[in-house]
Amino acid sequence: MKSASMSQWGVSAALLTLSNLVFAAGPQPWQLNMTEGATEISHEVYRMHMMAFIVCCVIGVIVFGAMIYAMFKFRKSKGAVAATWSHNTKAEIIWTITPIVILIAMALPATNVLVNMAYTNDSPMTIKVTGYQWKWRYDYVDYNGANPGIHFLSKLDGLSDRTRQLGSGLDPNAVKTGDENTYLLNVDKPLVVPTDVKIRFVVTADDVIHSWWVPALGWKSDAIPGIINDAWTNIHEPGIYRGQCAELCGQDHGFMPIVVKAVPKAEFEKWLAEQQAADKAAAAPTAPAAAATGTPDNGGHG
Ligand SMILES: [Cu+2]
Repeated sequence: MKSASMSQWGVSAALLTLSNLVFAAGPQPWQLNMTEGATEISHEVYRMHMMAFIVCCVIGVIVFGAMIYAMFKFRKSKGAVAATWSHNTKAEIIWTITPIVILIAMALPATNVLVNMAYTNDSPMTIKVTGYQWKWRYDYVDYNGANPGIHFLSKLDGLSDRTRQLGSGLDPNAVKTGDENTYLLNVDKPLVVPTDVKIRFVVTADDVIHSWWVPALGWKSDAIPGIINDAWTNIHEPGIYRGQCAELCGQDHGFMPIVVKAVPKAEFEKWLAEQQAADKAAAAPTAPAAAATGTPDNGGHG
């Protein structure tokens, strides 16, 4: 029994270390509790987590307290003799009804959060996320009723990519963004989103199953070829939120991070205009060629 509980502690410690690695952007080193995240949903999830945690602690104290009390109070060396009855209807009713009541009390608010999570309507912005082996594609599909026409691929940053190569001789601890170690957690082109805007994400994949996970947003969504999952977020704090693919998707699964950069609305609109201008400039030289071959140029969509 003792060794079993020791190994449980070992597993918990390993999981904590793992979660520290995964959540590198949000929580601080040695932080034990879950991060509160940066969105309404993540705050609700955090509240649910704390409620369940406190309920578990109270139950743990009561059950282990009763066990320890009984073991010392009624021990053999004090002359205790085991009772011979084997059935107590009243006790059985109590220990059946009590957990049911506790479960229902926990399930009701949790269901509310799930319903809220699923409500992706009334989003002025939609971003399509597509998983590929091993990068993400982002399409800005809708912003205030218009299609911004922006899309790009986002993949592991060059320094992490060079460092990860076998025998590169480069130090993973030297891959930093400011003070933060961002080895395998940085991308060449982050997903830029506005703060205080409800954003619908539609998530799919092109080859195998991936999963788009940014812990600070409070949810993760499987990216499955042929299926579109949706979720939403509304980030209030400008900042950089990091995540990773959370579905074992192939040999480079560990090398497809996600970076979401949340900026104030005005800054986002400026960024969007710059992207559109850059796209237009890149498309411009092809126009004469299209005209020369007689292909009607319908100008694309803005
Ligand atoms: Cu993946």
